[in-house]
Amino acid sequence: MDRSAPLPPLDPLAAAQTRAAAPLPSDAAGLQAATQELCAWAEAAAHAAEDETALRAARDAWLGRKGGVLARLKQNWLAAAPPPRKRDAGQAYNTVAQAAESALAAAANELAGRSAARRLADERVDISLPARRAPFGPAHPVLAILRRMTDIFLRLGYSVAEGPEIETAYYNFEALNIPAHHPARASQDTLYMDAGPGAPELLLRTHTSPVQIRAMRQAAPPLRVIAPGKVYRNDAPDATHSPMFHQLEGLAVDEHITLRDLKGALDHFAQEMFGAGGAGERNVRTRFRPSYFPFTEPSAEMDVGCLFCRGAGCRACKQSGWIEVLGCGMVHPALFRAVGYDPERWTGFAFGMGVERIAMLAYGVDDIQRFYSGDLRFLSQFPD
Ligand code: 2NL
Repeated sequence: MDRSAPLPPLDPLAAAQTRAAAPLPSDAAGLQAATQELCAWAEAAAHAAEDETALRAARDAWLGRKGGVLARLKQNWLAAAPPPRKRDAGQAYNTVAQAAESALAAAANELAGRSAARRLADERVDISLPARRAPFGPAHPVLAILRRMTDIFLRLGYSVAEGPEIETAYYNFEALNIPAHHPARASQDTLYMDAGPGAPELLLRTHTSPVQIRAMRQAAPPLRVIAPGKVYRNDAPDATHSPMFHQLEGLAVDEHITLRDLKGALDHFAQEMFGAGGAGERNVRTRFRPSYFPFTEPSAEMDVGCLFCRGAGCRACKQSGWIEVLGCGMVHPALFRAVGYDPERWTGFAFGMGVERIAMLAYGVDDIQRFYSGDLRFLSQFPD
């Protein structure tokens, strides 16, 4: 090894610029050595570029039209070469130019690949992480109770019927034996819609009975249906009233239906709804008191033994020991005539109850307005 040779320069660019500023080496061997060195420095400069900015600087330094290493070589080697050496000088220049261009292009490729790989690594999404699930809320307590009520009657063979919340006065009143000017209308006669001249009178239904009138008109007896849904009244909101609430009505029509069938079905409902024991156990007391509804005759109200004091007397039952849960009765023959059923052959019973009222009793809620508050501190107490 030639120990007198200078150490390789630390800065390949500075070395290349110095070499390019020097004149064409005087012989073929010198030219070949200089060419090889320049090629090596071009590769070293391209390789040393760590990022896009450094690479652009290296490109400018090597390929720049003014002052670039190649531009100087062109000037100092090619242009300055005497005619007999033009050919060698040209070949040497081309070798260095090609080496520089391909080294810089390779470095650019490599950098692009590295930045793509870095982005892939940075933007990696771990799809094996469990998802953050949106909480799936339980049913609103009124809906939860409505479902429990519905299930009890489904098990008894009833079907669910639904109908419009905007009803004609005919279905809401007349077909139910409540003619115009009947006193029963006064408490319900409200929330009318102007349907235009000549159009039938429309109103928000005040009970779900019209759904059952429609069911009777659509099907021949025998029939067992329940009609759950929203109803509307002209009531000022207070602890027990709301201008909108939910009702579940029911209707059974067949030959030979009697008041005993009504009492059996509704007592069974009370056991299932409020009873503490298992199926078939009878631990809720019920009683039927005479009442009046235009669409039933006779009519009654069913009470259950107070769920809060077990009959001893408390604020909830106003010291009576009993709590009213529903109204019921034997279907009035006028209704059968209105839907085209023969009242001499068919008899039936019907009942109606407020879902919120049942929910208040089942859950011990003392103010119906809480159900409509949307307050999660209240609503999330019902896991149903
Ligand atoms: C109550 C009382 C009741 C009915 C509703 C009814 C329906 C038809 C025929 C006969 Cl289609 N009756 N429904 C009968 C008795 C009472 O509701 O206090 N509801 C909240």
